[in-house]
Amino acid sequence: RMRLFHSTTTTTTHSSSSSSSISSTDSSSLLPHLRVQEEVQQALSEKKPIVALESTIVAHGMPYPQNWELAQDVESILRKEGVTPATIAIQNGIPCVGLDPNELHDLALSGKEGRATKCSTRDLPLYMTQQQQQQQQLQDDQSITNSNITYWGATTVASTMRLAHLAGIVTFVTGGIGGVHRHGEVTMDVSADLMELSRTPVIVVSAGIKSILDIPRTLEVLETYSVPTMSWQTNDFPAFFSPTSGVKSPARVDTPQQVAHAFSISQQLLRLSTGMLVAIPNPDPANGRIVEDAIQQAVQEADTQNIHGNDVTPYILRRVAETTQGISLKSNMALVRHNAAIGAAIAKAIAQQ
Ligand code: PSU
Ligand code: MN
Repeated sequence: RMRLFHSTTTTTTHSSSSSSSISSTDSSSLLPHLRVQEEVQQALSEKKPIVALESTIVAHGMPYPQNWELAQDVESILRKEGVTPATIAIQNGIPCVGLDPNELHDLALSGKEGRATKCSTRDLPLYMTQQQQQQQQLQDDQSITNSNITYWGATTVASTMRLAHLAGIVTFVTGGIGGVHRHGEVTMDVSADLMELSRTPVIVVSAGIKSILDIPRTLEVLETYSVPTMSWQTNDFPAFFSPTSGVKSPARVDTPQQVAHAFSISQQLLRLSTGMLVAIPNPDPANGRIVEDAIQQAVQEADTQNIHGNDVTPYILRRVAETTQGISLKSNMALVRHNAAIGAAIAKAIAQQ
C-alpha cells in the first residue's frame, strides 16, 4: 500500500503486485499540491503586479553559470520595478510558483547534473504522479539515505502558462516561444505553446520565435487559434535574434497600457479563453545580425549533412554557439533582460486597471 498524495486526503492503490494504479482522487486533495510562495501569495492578495517566469530556459536553455546569472538578473530587474517575480518549476513532483534563491540555484544546476526533465503541459500529470510516488517511496523506505536530491520538472511556455493561470498570474516573461518547426507541415511538429496560447488567458512577453522555426506558419497557426498577437513598437514580427522576420506582424502596440486594455477587452468583454502574444524586437540588432547569419549557415549545413527531425535543432544551436563564439548566448541573455523590463511595465499596467 502506498500513499500517493501526502495531504489529508490520501489516495491508495489496490494492486497486489508491484504495479499500481490510482484508484480515486478528488480536486481538494490536489489543491495543496500547487505551492505558491508566500511572497507571491501576498502580492496576489494585495493585487500587486506579478510576472511569471519559466524554468526550461534555466534548466535546459542555457549553460551553467550563465543561466543562474540570468535567472537572478531577471528577478532583480522585476523587483526594482516593484514587480514580484514568480519562477515556476516542478520540485520533486510539486508545482511551485515562486522559488527562493537556493531553489533557483539548484534549478540552474539541475540541467547539467541530469536532474531536470522538460515538462510541457501534457507531461505534467504523469511526471508529477511518478515524482510524487518516488518521494513517497523515499519517505517510506528508511534504508535510502540520499533522499535529499531534488528533481526538477522544467516547465515550458505552455506548462508555465497553465500553472501561472492556476495561481492567478496573468503576465509571463520569457525569451522565445516554441512554434511550427521547419517542415512542420509534414512532421506535424508544432509546439504545444501555441495550443496553450489558444486556451489559457496569460500574456506571454517574448522576443518572438527563433528563425530555426517556420515563422510564417507559426503565425498562421496563431491566427487559426485566434490568439491576439502583436509586436512591440514595430510593424514587423521579430525573429528572436533578428528584430525582423520579414513577416508583417498581425498588430502593433506601443505602450503597456494598450496591452493591458486589449487584455481586458479579451477577458472582460469577449470572454476569450486565449492568452496574448507580445513580441519584442532584439534591442541589439548588430549582434543579432551576427547570430542570425550563423543560424542561416547552420540550417544549410544541416541540410547538406542530411540531419533530420529532432536532431536538427540541437545541431543548429550547437553550431551557432561554436561559430559565434558566445555572442549568441550574450545576445540571448540581453534580450531576455530587455523583455523583463517591458514585461514589468505591462504587469504594472494590468495591476493599475
Ligand atoms: N525557444 C527558445 N528557447 C527556449 C525554448 C524555446 O528560444 O528555451 C523552450 C521554451 O521553454 C519553449 C519550449 O516553451 O522550448 C518549446 O519546446 P517544444 O517545441 O518542445 O514545445
Ligand atoms: Mn515538438
